[in-house]
Amino acid sequence: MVRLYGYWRSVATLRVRIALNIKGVDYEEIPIDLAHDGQHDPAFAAVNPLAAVPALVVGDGPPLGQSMAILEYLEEWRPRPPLLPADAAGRARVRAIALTFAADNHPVLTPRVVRHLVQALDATPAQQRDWVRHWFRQGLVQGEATLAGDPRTGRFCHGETLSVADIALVSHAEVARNFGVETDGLPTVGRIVEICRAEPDFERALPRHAPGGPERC
Ligand SMILES: N[C@@H](CCC(=O)N[C@@H](CS)C(=O)NCC(=O)O)C(=O)O
Repeated sequence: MVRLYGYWRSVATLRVRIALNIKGVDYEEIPIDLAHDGQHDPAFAAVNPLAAVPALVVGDGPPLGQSMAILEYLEEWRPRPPLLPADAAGRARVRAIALTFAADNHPVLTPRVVRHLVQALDATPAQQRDWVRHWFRQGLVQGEATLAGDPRTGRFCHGETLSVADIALVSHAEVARNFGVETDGLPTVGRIVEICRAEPDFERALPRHAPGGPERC
């Protein structure tokens, strides 16, 4: 039994959902309602004391946190199909692309950061939305700068094979779209995102299929 603690609109949860689907792992998603502070429920502190999703529990094992660490775990647990290239330089590039989204942009988008904007700076709803949209767009722009014109970019972010980089890109782009941020003017990113969205393992992972997710989002 594999349990994924997640939230329908969470970028980091989406990364793990896609990877679980690609690796063929059956799982049950347990929704943690970030919109109503579910991450701060004392019962959830035992799963992730950092009060964030995702967390993954495999069987009787301990809860695993941090989506990128979970992706590395899945890669070791279920090596096929691989989500990292066979060569060290390729793996470094794929991880670097993924971290552009997961380490550079996503951290400033999370509810705790936006909440602080409100508490410390009295940010209005319009300013909060502008902040979130800015950083979503910034991530996509950085993705385009990294991917366009690089001969290692192929049908997917790295050559012709799906990788962790595609998972991070699509997760970012999908939730960005939910905030009205599209990939217009970013042809390489837009092309790869559309190709990946058509893959059944990506499609099944999308927020609209997650527990608690609206039918259209
Ligand atoms: N670096 C972490 C980020 C986890 C994270 O911040 N998740 C967001 C949802 S995408 C969250 O649960 N935020 C709760 C909050 O900000 O209060 C990861 O990749 O798993």
